Amino acid sequence: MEATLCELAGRLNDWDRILVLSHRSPDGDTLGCASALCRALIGLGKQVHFACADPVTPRYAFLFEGLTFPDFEPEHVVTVDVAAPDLLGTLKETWYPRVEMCIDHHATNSMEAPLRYVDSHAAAACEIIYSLLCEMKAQITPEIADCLYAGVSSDTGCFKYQNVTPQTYRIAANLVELGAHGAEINRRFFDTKTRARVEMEKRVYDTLHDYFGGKCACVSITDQMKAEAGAGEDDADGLASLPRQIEGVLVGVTLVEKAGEGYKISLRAIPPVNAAEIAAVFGGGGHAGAAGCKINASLEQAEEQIVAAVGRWLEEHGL
Ligand SMILES: [Mn+2]
Repeated sequence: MEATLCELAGRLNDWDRILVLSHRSPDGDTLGCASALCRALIGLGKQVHFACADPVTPRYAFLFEGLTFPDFEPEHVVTVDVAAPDLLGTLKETWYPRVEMCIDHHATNSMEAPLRYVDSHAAAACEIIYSLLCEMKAQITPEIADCLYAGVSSDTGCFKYQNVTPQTYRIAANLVELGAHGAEINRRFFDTKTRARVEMEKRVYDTLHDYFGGKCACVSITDQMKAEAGAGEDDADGLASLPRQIEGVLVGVTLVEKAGEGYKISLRAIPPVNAAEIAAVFGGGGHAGAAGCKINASLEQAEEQIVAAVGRWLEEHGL
């Protein structure tokens, strides 16, 4: 049984001593939701607390600036942007049985809670929190507007993905009107790279090989490169999108060394190429646009095998 936004608003306005939970490996959306909701509830004079199985990374720390949480025994538990119980991580055992309200935008949501509100048309859960705060007649301060804008911007890749709707822009416009620092948040999330990241990119471009007249581009990432660049996992994140950015490339291939297990292959494709079908040759899978598989071989052999599979797919489809 799904709740209405009006029901959620009514409960939250009545409740006190509320614990808000984000999903593990937290992103801008789940943290933006949690911070915005906590700030709004505090504004309404309530005691609130926030918890997440993993720490808030420096990238998102600004969302929680100035927030302090008192110690108390929660009476009500709310999850935001959490699509499945396991995504509560180490908090699942203690808190999942007590989740009373679940607010999310994943069509696959499998959380059980007395009050569930899942809107899969929302590009970000922060869109739902915005509508909820309006329904609650809670004051949306510039700080809250920043948190919500950050969530919407993160989950839409800076308003670039297919999930963006007219409503996404309307909400973003309202948030900017309420004082959100749109340009600054977008620069922080999408136009800022760590030095280690730049060092990684330099090295990754050096490994670039073109195949099939430039329709396939292949790069590789080794542990040695990561060590030389001083890069952590965060700094290597998303590098798989680089080869597909090259004009004319239909399939971008990234080989990432996995100590002792050969290479993890990330495939990024542009229609009509189906990356999942190519990955399936090696027992992998994913979506048409992004897929992955593993090949346990040396770098040279792994590259040769995946490129051969790409070549066969292109040939079979007359490309
Ligand atoms: Mn989300």
